[in-house]
Amino acid sequence: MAFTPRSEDLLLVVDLQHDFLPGGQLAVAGGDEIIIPINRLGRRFENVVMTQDWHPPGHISFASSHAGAKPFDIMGLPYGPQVLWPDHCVWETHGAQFSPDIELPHNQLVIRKGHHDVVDSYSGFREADRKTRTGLEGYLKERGIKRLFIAGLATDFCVNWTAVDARAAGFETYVIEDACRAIDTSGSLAQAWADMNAAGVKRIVAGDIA
Ligand code: VGL
Ligand code: ZN
Repeated sequence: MAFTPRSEDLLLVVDLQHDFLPGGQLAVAGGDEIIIPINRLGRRFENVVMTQDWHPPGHISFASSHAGAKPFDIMGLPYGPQVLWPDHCVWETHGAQFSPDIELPHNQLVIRKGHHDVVDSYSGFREADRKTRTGLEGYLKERGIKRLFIAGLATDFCVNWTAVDARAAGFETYVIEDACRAIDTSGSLAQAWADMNAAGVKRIVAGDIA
């Protein structure tokens, strides 16, 4: 498959932040390996948007916010099951900043997500309560974007939820598999690909973009 990005296409770069990179609080194995490929992909796209995981201190998704809980436990919360994480991407901290190795000077918008105290948001579109919207869908539609190409971290959480919600919003959606890396906890990566397939998300590689 070969794609030549046009003006109604957009590269959506998910959570390329220090805390998800080697040395970070929730480091994703090999996360640093995708930065140069994403820089290269970015040069093919006129339209680029980035998401940024952006949590208040004491966020509900942090294991440290729940007595007796450990990172990677799953806890029932009012909006559904929540994996509990090490503290990560606390707003205004170094861990929440984008890697300085990213070269996407034409990035048009940063969507911050997960900034409400009691709701997480893996998706760039809708928070984990499945109701609260970030505004990204409206932005993309107003801009006339039809196809989304998604890369970043992590395949099985923020990339997955963002891609599934992109389909629900009616975008043709492609996940660039080799420009993503996964956390893979409790079978989450296999489940993520099953969910993305079921939603009609297409799986491609960076070499498919000419
Ligand atoms: C993410 C876990 C917690 C992600 C964000 O970017 O995939 N994962 N917060
Ligand atoms: Zn998070």
